[in-house]
Amino acid sequence: MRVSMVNDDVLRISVVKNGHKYRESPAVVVKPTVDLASGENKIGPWLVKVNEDSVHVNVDGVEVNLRFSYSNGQFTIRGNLGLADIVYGLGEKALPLNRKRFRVTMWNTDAYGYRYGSDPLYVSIPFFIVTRNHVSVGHFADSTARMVIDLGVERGDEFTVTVNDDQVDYYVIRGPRLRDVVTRFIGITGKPALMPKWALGHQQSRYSYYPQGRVLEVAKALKDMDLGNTVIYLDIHYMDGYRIFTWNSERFPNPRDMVKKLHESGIKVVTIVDPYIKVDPNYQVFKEGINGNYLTLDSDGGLTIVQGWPGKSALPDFFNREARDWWSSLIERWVRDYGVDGIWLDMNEPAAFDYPNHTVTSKVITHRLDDESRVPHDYLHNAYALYEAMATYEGLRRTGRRPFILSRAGYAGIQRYAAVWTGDNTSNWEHLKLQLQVLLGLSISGVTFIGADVGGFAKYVPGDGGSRLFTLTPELLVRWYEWAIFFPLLRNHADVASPDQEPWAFGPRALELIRDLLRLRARLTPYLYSLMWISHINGEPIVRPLVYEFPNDDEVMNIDDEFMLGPFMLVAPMLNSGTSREVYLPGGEWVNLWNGEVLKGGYHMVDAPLGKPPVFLKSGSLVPTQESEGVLGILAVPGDGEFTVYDDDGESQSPTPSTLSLRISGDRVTVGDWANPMPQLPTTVILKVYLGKEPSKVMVNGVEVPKARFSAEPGQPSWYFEGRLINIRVKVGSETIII
Ligand code: MIG
Repeated sequence: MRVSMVNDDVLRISVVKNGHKYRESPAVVVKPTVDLASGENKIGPWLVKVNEDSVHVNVDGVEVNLRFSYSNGQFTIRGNLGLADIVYGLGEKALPLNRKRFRVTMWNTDAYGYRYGSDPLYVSIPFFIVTRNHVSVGHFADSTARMVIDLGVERGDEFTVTVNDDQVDYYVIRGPRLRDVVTRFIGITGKPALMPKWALGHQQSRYSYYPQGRVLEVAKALKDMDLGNTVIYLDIHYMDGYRIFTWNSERFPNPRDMVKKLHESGIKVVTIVDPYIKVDPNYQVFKEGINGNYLTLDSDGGLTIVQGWPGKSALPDFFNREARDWWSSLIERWVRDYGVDGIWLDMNEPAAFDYPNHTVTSKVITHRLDDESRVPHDYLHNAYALYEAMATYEGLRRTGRRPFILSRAGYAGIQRYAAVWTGDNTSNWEHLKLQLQVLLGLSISGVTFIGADVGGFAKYVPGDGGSRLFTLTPELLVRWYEWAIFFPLLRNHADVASPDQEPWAFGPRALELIRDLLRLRARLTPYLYSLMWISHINGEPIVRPLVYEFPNDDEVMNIDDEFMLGPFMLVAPMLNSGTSREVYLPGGEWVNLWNGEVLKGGYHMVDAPLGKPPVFLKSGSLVPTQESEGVLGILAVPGDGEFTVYDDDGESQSPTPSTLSLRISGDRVTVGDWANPMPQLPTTVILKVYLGKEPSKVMVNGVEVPKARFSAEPGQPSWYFEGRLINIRVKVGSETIII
């Protein structure tokens, strides 16, 4: 056992079985700095007592007692759990936000048609947060092997982590606030990737759009129906016999031309890429894989063969640097040759049809590490997708683009490379609520660019004693968009045998409601993009459970049917059929986005007609919006608040962002000047401030400005009042006082 400080806020306890050769973790981007001696160590806020097989920690007044043991190929870590402790985190789990009294398994699994309580799912993040009297401490058991985490099921006063591995790096991450733990976890597992701006557009997918003419037809419909910026996905039917990096020439006789046409109408193209390499001696990719020794082998040296979409398939050995480099070159060639914009990584648990639960498990399959040692798959399983994403990211980077990768599976750290979606969910009301719980867990476990298939993927799923059929209704689809528009990844996707579920598939009324929601989404792009930058820089989630923002409010500890978009916007979606719901608002005052009504903290029944999810803005809100070409809007609520708007060209790889600082203090709004400006940034700002009544005057930079409707020409500052909103036109670099 080796105990060290990684930095001032993170402690690492590394346990390695005697004689075992330690493997470096792909999750962690930092190295330990100071080793601690056995006995008592006092370092800053930490008191750490190191014994032979236990470590006692006192940090921020919280006692954490950890005991380590090893037997039969497993490490077990036991820790104390208090009566009133709450547990958050664990990444992608079909469980409530508070994960105490659940036992979960970490084993990336193809979980088609999963339901509440199904476990495990596609992504494994063995990180959890224990919150005691509003003070949070994080735990991260870093091992890519199978792991079971029991949070008070076996014993009420204990959690246990059982790892089928000969090594585990156990991290204790200090708070004291939940947000401190979350951002520090990202500090050790790496910053979320910067996504291209187009990734915030409305993304349209299905399994699958083909042939080529059909893709163009869908693209035209998206434009004609004015559904905003779009990304179209090509699912597995575009390939020639499911050979990755090929096109089916009958269905797609001219892919370059198709991609060009899509680009001309402002639509980006993302193609699916599975890990299956068809075993076919005439297939170029297979030949390269064999010749380069880039493929996974069994322990007897023979090629590992699994059943995938192309039938018999080999698997790239992403654990090896040379294999990753080869994969990067495949991705680079694919993207350069056809101009596709992003890569969708599916089946990367890895899944295979000839294994139990459609998921590879084996002690016989081995992977080649960089030092040429061979390690059985079962020790590395949960990292397969992470290494694949790493290599894919590098391939995209080489093309000069800002990478966009959407991955189904992942391990801690996946956020450095990819966005994640929650896999094969189902088109029913159960999932409308469940998806939110799954996403909130992911969001506070480091993975910030996330979303769920809007409208639900599966229709026909295994049920109790048979198969169950679900029908998507217009109401459910609209309700789904109502909260999905507030998530960074907004993708409508459906199963192969499902009826159509594009925004227009349910008639004119649903289309109109969805279009309005998508317009709201488009207006919020500057806020979302700034939040994406903030997540990239500071590791803050984009979408946050209420407890993240209000850690001292006992009412919010278990709330997972409401969420915050950034620091200001509270969304309380309709999760069942109806037209109103109860909403909890944490202390202070909130403004209803739709009608400007002010509500005090507490429980309220709130109207939610179809198309209008309850959304509230906190006092002191400053939400940047896209008003019209070249005009930045700021939706504001009097109070005290600050926000920084981030912008860049949306696609270059490591830009220095242009930033604009905003501040509100009472009825005084300060808009700074753009720092590090790039060309074409908006200089006109329309402040939209929610006020109870019309003010008597408005001063901008010390001068009273006239009350007047805005003319088309951006001219002098002026203001008008309408429906509880004062609209004030100013320039950047101004201070506005409303009297
Ligand atoms: O066995 O590529 O989760 O989004 O449409 C199904 C076909 C394989 C699973 C993905 C889903 C995708 C589908 N894939």
